[in-house]
Amino acid sequence: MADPLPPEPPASEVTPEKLYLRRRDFIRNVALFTGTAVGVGGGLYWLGARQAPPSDVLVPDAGEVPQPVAHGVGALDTDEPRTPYDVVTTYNNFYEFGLDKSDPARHAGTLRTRPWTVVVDGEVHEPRTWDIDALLAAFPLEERVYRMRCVEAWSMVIPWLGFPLARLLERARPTGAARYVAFTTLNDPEQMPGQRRGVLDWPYVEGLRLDEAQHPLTLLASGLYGKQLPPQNGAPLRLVVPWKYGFKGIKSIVRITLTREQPPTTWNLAAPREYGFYANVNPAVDHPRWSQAHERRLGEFRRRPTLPFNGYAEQVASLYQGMDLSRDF
Ligand SMILES: Nc1nc2c(c(=O)[nH]1)N[C@H]1C(S)=C(S)[C@@H](COP(=O)(O)O)O[C@H]1N2
Ligand SMILES: [Mo]
Repeated sequence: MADPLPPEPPASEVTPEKLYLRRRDFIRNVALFTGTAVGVGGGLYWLGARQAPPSDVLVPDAGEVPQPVAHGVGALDTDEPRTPYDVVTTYNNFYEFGLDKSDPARHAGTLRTRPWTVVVDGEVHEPRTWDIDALLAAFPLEERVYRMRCVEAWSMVIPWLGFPLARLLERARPTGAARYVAFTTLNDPEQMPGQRRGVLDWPYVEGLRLDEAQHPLTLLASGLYGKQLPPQNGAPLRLVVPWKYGFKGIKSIVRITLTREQPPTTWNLAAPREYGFYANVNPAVDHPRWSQAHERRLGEFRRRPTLPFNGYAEQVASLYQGMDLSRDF
């Protein structure tokens, strides 16, 4: 049976590569990047850029948070240079707060992250509505330094603070029928001005196969650089799946539902030919409108090759044995 015709992709001005190529972004980024670039080895990196963000950009002071249980470079951490805090917190995708990379840092201050609850339900023996602080107290936080590769072909290295999603799923005790995990972002147009516009179907939703969700690399993050997540990075709780394109990393989660069927996902609904359910980083499968073979690591000038599964193939390739990853992209 032939697939139905896919819907039109979203309006061209909301497509990622258009945003990425916007001239004012480009100019701002060049100005930002050249200020403190220092040559290291073959590439050019910042060394802890400390320049103040633009005055209209909010980088909130982080509150006290529990410190990670593990320090230093662990087995799952990359030792590549970390993207500076100011960059990680001012160059964001969070369409609930606007389409420009600088919009989330400027507008996400309206997000109220306390009180906050996270519902865990669906195919579990122990459904529960967690208060966010109870949730964060229940699972020891770890620091994990991961690469993050956006589908728009840029990347960062981010030290997250979080805990394996597997721990929360264990606590909920999936039933034998559970096969997928569905995630939902807060739906509140009053707090999230981008939701007053129909650029995407709100709320933002994402999903993983249960075994992907249980993989030790998969984190629920509540912080970065040892501090609470700023709202623009998805406070108070977001998903991090480092071998997948960044859009799988759903922000500001209010619900985690175990399901029998593969759940719908926002970018796949918006443009199914361009964004698959799996969204594993794959240099061999180009986006229909641009190559995925290379990426720009923020802070570097030379594009670098993109690695299969974003460099995590050793850990995760076995999850996809027998699948055709050019079809199940
Ligand atoms: N709710 C929600 N989650 C989201 C997005 C979004 O627009 N809304 N953008 C995604 C995309 S495309 C990326 S690349 C990452 C960016 O995370 P960061 O801003 O913390 O780097 O968040 C993902 N999670
Ligand atoms: Mo992204």
